[in-house]
Amino acid sequence: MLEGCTPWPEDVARAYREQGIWRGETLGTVLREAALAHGDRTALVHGDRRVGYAELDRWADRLAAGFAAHGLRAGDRIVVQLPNVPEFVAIAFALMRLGVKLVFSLPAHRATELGHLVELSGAVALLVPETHRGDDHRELAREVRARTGTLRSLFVLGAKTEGFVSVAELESAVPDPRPLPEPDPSDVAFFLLSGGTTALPKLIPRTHDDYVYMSDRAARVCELTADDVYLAVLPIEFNFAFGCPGVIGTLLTGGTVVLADTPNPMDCFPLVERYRATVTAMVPSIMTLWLEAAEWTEEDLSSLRLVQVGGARMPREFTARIEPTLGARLQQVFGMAEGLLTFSRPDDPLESVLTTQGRPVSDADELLIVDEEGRPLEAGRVGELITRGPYTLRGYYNAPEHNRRAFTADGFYRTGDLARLTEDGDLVIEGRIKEMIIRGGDKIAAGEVEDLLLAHPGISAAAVVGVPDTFLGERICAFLVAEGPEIPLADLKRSVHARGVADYKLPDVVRYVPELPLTPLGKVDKKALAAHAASEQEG
Ligand code: OOB
Repeated sequence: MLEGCTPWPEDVARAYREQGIWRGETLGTVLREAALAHGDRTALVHGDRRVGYAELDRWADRLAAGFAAHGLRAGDRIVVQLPNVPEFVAIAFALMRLGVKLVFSLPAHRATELGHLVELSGAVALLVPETHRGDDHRELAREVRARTGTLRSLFVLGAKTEGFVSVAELESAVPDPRPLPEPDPSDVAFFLLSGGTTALPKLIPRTHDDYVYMSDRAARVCELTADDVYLAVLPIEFNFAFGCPGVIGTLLTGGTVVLADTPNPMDCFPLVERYRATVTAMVPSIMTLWLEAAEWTEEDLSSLRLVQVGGARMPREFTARIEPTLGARLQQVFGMAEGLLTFSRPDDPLESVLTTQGRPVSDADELLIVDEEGRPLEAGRVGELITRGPYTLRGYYNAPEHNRRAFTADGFYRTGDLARLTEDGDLVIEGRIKEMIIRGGDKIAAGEVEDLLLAHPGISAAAVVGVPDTFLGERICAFLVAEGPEIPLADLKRSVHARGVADYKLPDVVRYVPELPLTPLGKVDKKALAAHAASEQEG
């Protein structure tokens, strides 16, 4: 495994292999096999474009050869920032075949986040779209190169640009490439980003073995077949849309992935009708938009059979509206880029589908609910969820200190989520210990926003908490102590934005206080602040 990553213990890995959990197959091989089995079927659809399985397979080989011709080597890291386009999928397979490790960045990321990812991963290359939603990402890429020290190459999806290699140039670099030898399946295929609990995101190594297994399990639990059409509503670099079962699980099964440009019903409903989408996945705030729009739409949504909703908490009043409105089965999903996935099952009793996050997708997943001392609690009691298994990481990349806190001595990952197990073994997420805000589908580390606010002149202390919001689930509320005059929210937002930070992290509300309340241990009392913000909102 790549240096800086924590492998599974030897005996555990052996057992996973012996049990056939890890198949010893790379993601590149999976596409190769799918191309043999489903050659002229449609793998991807975007707008009016259709890409067949065999075509996608050849395209990935050409791109892999192109990346190699432009200096990328097995083991190198590349930060990739792309919207939901077929090139994204072809490029991902190309890089995985080459053994170059992708670091998935979000389209909303700006120079601060991109720079952080380049530094953290030691990336030698960065790939961006030419423009996205009105922003010029080439400018961003140039800024990131100037800020960081490792970038050798910049790639762009779009027109040929000075200082960049375009994807079109990569495609034509080697006209008839020979397939490359596949990398080691137990090695890292790509890095996902953690939601982040302390500061900027950490890198989560995902191996071919672990990801093929997880996507395959997810596809099986969803009963996917080659006739299914998966509508990718969320950005596909999000684990949920990439492999749960998402893009990878659908391609494993021979189905079709339809890529949506935005999650909005206005964009997605016509795609459901046109391509007869059967399965899709989204976060609760988007589901709310869909439910409202579905009341008056004229588009035919009847092809949808399964709608996965996850990523944030959903009250029963909300989940209960989904099946009657959309006429599709709801599947609750609890998941994390770190690994563990739990799904409610299509044939579970309605009440458990509405009120629980179901069961792990693998029998080899181990889940424990523990108290503050780490002692296991019996069914029904609420405690921290800790987990380990064949597709849950054993350590973040190059983060030994954080890893000591984030894992137990015997390799369980501390999720930071508060949960309980029902008598039937279903998981129910009750809250969070970690200081993370889930605003819509976006995860925001309180500490990161605090650091940004503290960097503003005139702010001497900052504490950021989530406050309940009917649409977004939570909004970002910042409690600040000002040295002099209070700085208006709009000014703070402008200054944070100007430093090149993703917009979704900007605070929604600020409250100035003379000082931050402390717990008896001298830590900022976030519970008190959150309660204060919530009560203010109600009153
Ligand atoms: C998904 O992944 P991440 O890595 O963006 O966020 C993980 C965290 C969890 O630790 C938990 O705090 C929260 O998001 N979460 C939920 C939830 N699903 C995730 N909280 C309450 N209810 C749920 N159903 O969010 C993700 C990855 C794969 C599939 C689905 C979601």
